Amino acid sequence: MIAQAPFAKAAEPVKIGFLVKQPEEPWFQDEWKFAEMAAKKNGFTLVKIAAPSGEKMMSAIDNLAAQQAQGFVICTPDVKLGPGIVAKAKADHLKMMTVDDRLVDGAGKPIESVPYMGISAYNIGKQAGDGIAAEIKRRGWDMKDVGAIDVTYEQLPTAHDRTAGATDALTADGFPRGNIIQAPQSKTDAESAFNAANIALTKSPQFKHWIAYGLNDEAVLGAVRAAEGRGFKADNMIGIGIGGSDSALNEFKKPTPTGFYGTVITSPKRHGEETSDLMYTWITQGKEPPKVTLTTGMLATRDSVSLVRQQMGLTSN
Ligand code: FCA
Repeated sequence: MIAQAPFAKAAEPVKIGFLVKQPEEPWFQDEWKFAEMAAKKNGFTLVKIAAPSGEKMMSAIDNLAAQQAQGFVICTPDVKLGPGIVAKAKADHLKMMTVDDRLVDGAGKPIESVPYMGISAYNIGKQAGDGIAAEIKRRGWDMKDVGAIDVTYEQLPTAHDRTAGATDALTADGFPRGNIIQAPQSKTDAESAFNAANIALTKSPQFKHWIAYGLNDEAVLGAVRAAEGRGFKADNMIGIGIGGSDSALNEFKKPTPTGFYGTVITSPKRHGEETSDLMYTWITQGKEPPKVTLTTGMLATRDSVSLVRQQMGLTSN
């Protein structure tokens, strides 16, 4: 009887949920696209769910259990819901892996028992900061005349680490710390970044040039649009984002360059396909995913974007 149980299980159709916090963001669309590829390849059913609030997320997890799913991959709308999500998955007998945003406990510490794949946030932030510093130097700007819009989202650890990495890289490259203006955004989208950046620009009318960085491409696009509104165009603005999905690609496709100078391209393929593969293997073979997988990124500008995407295996749309 006991020996038969795993075989009986293996014969059940596999169903895996993929829950994302912001389905309208191209990054998450790409993750879903690559998760779909894993589903086709392995022959399981993928259930894509938009979970923009804690409530939606909790009911989606129950719903997956009711549909006889065996597990899910999740990027939660709020990492502080960690203990609640862990309890819910356990009660519903669902395996869970997190992607992008790592769950934290009541004390704000990462919940290490839940497998996680995220970007190597601090290093990727540093790549953005170093890229901006190199371009400031290439243009021959005097750093004392340059203001920096640091679009922050401190409640999310991966966001904190990304912008901290960029700030550290810039200051190590000689950028004056006093010229960095924090622009806290209320949500991780372009509109919130635009509003935050406008406040930063109003506060500091003395600068001749601007630079901007943030947790993703949307944050930097918001800052670039705000700077444009004040007359700081491509010649006087250097923004480098993180992600490299359609938000960035569409910007590079515009006939005239904008202040969105570059992006550190990360891998939605690994975050979507590999997480789904790992979940599938866990369900079918009982092999748990590694506790932590950190992925890397590559800096690209409008000139190098095609080549970099090719090098990262992202061009086979
Ligand atoms: C977070 C951000 C997304 C993306 C992802 C890898 O979830 O909100 O934009 O950068 O990390």
